[in-house]
Amino acid sequence: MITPQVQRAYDDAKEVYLKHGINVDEILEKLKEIKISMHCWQGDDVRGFMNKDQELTGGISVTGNYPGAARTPEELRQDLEKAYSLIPGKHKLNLHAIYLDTDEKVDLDEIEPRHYKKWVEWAKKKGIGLDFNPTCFSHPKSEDGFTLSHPNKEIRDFWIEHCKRARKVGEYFGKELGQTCVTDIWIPDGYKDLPVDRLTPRKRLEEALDEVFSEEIDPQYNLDAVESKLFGIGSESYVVGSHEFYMGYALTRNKLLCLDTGHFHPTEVVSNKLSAISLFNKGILLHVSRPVRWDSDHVILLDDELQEIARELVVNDLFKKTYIGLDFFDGSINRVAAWVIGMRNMIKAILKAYLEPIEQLKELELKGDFTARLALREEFKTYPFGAVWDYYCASQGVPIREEWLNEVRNYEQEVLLNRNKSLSEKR
Ligand code: RNT
Ligand code: ZN
Repeated sequence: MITPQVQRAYDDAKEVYLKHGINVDEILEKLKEIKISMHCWQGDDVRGFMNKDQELTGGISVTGNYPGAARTPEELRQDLEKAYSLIPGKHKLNLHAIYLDTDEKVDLDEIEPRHYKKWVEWAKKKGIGLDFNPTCFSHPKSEDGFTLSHPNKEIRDFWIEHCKRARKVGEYFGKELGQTCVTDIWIPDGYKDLPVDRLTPRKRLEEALDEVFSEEIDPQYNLDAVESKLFGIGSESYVVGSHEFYMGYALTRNKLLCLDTGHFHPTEVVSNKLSAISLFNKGILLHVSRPVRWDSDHVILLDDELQEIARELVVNDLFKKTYIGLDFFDGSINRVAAWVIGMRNMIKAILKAYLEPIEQLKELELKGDFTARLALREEFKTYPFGAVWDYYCASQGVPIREEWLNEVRNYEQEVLLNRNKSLSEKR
């Protein structure tokens, strides 16, 4: 609901921005169209529903044991619905293969679109788009740290088959939902200690990927992305799918390049890569995350780098070429809240970027007036962005400011805390 106070603050803010030629109403129309892919795996600490006893592997890790993690697809959907109801706009859901919803016992090399049918039905009902990921980790066949680049052909073939099938699931999502699905391949392959041969695993990966992508799929339905990484737990010295590897691969094979903000050196930033890559690449998939000292996947903040990424997208109008997904997993706080905080921050960052006097700043830069460029940017940090954000939330029918937290607290009491009782106890 738009209260008189929210409306008044918005009207005042509009005037302030208009002095710099910024049309706030128009910006909110644009903002509504921007979809963020919310990652399902924050809801259950990347466990999935394929094999209950399987531990999380692949050199990624979730810490914390906050109560209430979803244990079934139904519970996860319930949590997702709660989260979406507190986030302005219409968005997407990013599913991993291990989140299949079926009574059948299927292995990763057996997945088919029908195993995800319930997700599609739900997404249709909610008007949400779906993205997808093959799960090349948390499986006995990835236990020694290698998947698509495995030296053993049989194991390699298992993962190739899995990734091929994942693309078919992506195609199915795209067809059914009328929104292109982005299917992202990330593999953990690498060595703990210094390898002798860095080249051969990369050759194997190149060949395996070519095999995975050998079937043409209509890009209207499915787009493929490949995700690089610098290091993981247990692959500290060498990762087969490094940035240079995938940059070359994506460019030569016309694939999307996935840039995860936690997959680079600590002072290296993704924001500075977007413009350069956009010149040559088919497109970019973002995995927006927050590394704290390492690829720790903390919930994203409205921090300088997030704002810089949003600025790059806005100033260079990269939205047509960029797919935005979130990728963090924090098990130490309420998981629904984690989604809401991250999603709201991503949207806030984009809105804040739109509310900067871009044309004026570009002119100043061109003239060489770096004093004014700096001064204006800094002053705009305290412009009434909050009033516009509040109005946007209210106009989208979601709570303003921290009001959403009460709803999460109630949900925790009524739903999440009951989950600590075992499933059988409840039946
Ligand atoms: C791992 C990658 C990858 C995963 C998800 C779960 O470092 O970032 O994207 O987080 O596939
Ligand atoms: Zn990622």
